[in-house]
Amino acid sequence: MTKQTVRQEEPIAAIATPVGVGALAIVRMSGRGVFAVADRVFRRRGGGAFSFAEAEGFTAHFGTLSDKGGMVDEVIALVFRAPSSFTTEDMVEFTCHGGPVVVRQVLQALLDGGCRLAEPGEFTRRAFLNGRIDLLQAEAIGEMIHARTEAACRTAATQMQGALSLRLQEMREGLLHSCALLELELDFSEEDVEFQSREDLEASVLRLEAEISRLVESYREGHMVAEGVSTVIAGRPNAGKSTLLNRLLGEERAIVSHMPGTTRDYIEECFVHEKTMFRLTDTAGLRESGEEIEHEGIRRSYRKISEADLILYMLDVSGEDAPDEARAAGRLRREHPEARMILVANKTDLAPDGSLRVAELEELSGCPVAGMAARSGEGVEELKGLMASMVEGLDKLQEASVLVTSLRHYEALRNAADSLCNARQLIEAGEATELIAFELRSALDYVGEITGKVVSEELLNTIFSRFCIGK
Ligand SMILES: Nc1nc2c(ncn2[C@@H]2O[C@H](COP(=O)(O)OP(=O)(O)OP(=O)(O)O)[C@@H](O)[C@H]2O)c(=O)[nH]1
Ligand SMILES: [Mg+2]
Repeated sequence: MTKQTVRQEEPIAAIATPVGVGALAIVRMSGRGVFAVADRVFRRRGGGAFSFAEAEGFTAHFGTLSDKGGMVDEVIALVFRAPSSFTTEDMVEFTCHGGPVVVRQVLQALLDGGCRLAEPGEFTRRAFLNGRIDLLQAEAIGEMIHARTEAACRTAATQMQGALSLRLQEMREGLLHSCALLELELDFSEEDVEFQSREDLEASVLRLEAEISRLVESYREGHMVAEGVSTVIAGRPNAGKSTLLNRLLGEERAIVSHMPGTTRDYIEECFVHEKTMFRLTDTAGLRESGEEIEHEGIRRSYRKISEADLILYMLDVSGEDAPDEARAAGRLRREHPEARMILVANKTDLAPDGSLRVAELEELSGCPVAGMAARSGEGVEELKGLMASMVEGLDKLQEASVLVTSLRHYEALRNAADSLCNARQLIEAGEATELIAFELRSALDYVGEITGKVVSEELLNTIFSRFCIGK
């Protein structure tokens, strides 16, 4: 790409580092005319003629930055020339001192100099629109910034490097090839020719379907790595669920009281144990009665349970109905075979024969049991260990593993797999070429949605609005 071919949009500027006090901060700008803006505000130390338009890319220059009121700070200016920059446009980054007032003044000087304030994710959006990265890579940057565990960070890094993009690109090429041959057949429809034998076509569709299904399946692990293991604390009112949530978080987050039905709406918080992130949800206690609001809370509890990766089913081990509760837990587990479950036998301090009951409860529920006294914190560390062991391996994912981590990608892949399955059935049934071509085209579009080959303005807005300003 030569300099002339890069389309440069209006100049934008933003603070790229977090708000607050730090040693240094970065204010960046990108777009048409940013070198002129930089010339207006920056004087190179040692004087002499210097202009950004003449400076080479990847060079750093020390000097002062001024606004109308005079000098603001001593800064380093980094020059990136199109197309060799993050956005592929001309860019200048100023590294200044990291006080909030200094940083704001530097930004204001650039805005006064002719830049517009960037929107959230606008730098990355330009990198995508200018073809430097695809949509998957752009999203990976966002995931990396928000990653809370090493594994999440590593998976995002792999995606940023383009591992998944490459796989999808290969699939697209395979599909395009088959579509092209089918469309050629349609052009020659009078003559009844087959440019690719139906057996070959079926085999290649089957191969693609298998590969896409593998990616679809990786989402179970992938989303647990990226977003945390969705962990729901469920059980009857007063079992001690909110007490456990507070224990796991190490803070008094949820209201605890002896009144059954204290928690009405669910409460969500994250905590990281060793290298695994858990997204904990405390729910309203499950029971039949209760008034309207509690009833709605219970409905939400069931919804959360159905979405969980891990269910901590809590019961009061001192209560007479503990065996019934253990059976109820077993039923819940069978209703949600996808989720893992731990039976938390709480209030062992009130049950003199607590240890004896653990074995019995295990038998009745068919789940591993963690005995505990949530109020005093006894058994909480053991529970954390058990939770980690139930999702073992998540923290050890290798750099090379290509995982689907986002719901958007997962849904597009599932749709693509469905279209391929339809195509295969049509081929098997000896159906018309048009119908097969239609299904393959839609599979192609679904795969293209992921990397951004087929994309709507609305989707881009949703994706980039989640970024910070300055990224
Ligand atoms: N003795 C004893 N009491 C406990 C223990 N854990 C919790 N409790 C008490 O049990 C009562 C209910 O605790 P919560 O944590 O509010 O129970 P919950 O399951 O969230 O109840 P709901 O929100 O009503 O569904 C409170 O009075 C707690 O102090 C425990 O290990 N031992
Ligand atoms: Mg509660």
